[in-house]
Amino acid sequence: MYTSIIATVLAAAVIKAAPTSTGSIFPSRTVPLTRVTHSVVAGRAGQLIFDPQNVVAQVGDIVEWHFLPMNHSVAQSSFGSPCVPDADVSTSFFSGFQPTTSGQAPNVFQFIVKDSNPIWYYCAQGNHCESGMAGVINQNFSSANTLDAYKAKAKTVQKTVIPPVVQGGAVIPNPNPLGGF
Ligand SMILES: [Cu+2]
Repeated sequence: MYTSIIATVLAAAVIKAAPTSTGSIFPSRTVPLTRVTHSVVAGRAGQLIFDPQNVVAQVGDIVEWHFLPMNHSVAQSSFGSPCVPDADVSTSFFSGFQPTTSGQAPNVFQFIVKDSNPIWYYCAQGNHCESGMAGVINQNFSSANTLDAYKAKAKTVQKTVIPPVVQGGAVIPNPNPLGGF
């Protein structure tokens, strides 16, 4: 409970902050926060995975990625084009790379869920995406667009693309650095 309060307060503080020129912004469209945070771990047990790789979230929930060794990231893509940034660059997110040699990286990335559409994402490091380091928020379970299908297509990608700008969420100090990840 303490952790989720901190996360919510931090997220609220970021939303209220004046726009900056760093490119680290929330989209202008905001939603009321639910105070629910979903934690996702990148690279659990040294594997090229997100855990959990499938998050079911309500509008206003926060998804918070924690990064384990060695150097991972999260980048939004479309379903149809795995391992490359979403065509709508203005609204897609990228955490930047969050390296750590042991334990969790000092920062986490928070993304506020703003609608109920599926959100696909990958790690932009090396060939991690081709190796299956991908995840989804609000997969439509009655659709053929499954995470397995995304990963199958990702295997055929020639080169993972690193988004040019960190945006679409908040890079903030890890509110739970000693969590049992
Ligand atoms: Cu990675």
